[in-house]
Amino acid sequence: MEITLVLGDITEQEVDAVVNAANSSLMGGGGVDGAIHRRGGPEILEECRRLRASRYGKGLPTGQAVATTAGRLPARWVIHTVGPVHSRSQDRSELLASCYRESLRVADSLGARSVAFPAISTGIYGWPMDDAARIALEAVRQAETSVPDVRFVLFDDRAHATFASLLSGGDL
Ligand code: AR6
Repeated sequence: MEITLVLGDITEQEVDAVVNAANSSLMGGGGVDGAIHRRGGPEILEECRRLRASRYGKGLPTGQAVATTAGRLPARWVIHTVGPVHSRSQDRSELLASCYRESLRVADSLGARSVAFPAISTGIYGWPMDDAARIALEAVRQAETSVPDVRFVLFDDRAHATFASLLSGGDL
């Protein structure tokens, strides 16, 4: 597997699957979720509604992942996953790692060859970037997956620099 870093907008990635930092309602929100639904159009939300009605009546649990169409995005699928809200009193890193593993498992089941991830939980869900980046890179490196091309799409220079330093073996 090759891991690459991109500075930019995840909705512009030409990949098989784009991962959405969703919430368990699957009904949209801000950040990456807002951008994906805005650019991808209403087809994505329609499929999310059907998933809520069929498999996820109580919502998609934190750490799990599910795929829908990518609508008008230049991708084939959106894989929605729910990151944990950061907590100072509880270690929720296993749930964050699970988002990456489960997204790659769904990508495998679809036959996706390229997957773009945002830095899950590092926006509205409040996770410190260095900690989240460490968990993300370790989870992806250790995942049992046949996806050959994994891309992290970072929204600003600081996030990109944090991932770059860790990817090249730095301690930060
Ligand atoms: N492309 C790439 N990265 C982005 C983009 C983009 N277009 N927009 C924001 N980021 P967030 P979370 C970065 O808040 O913390 C939603 O309301 C952003 O700078 O999107 O998992 C959902 O519905 C940050 O580093 O996701 C949930 O309720 C990272 O992506 C909640 O937010 C993740 O930020 C999920 O919060």
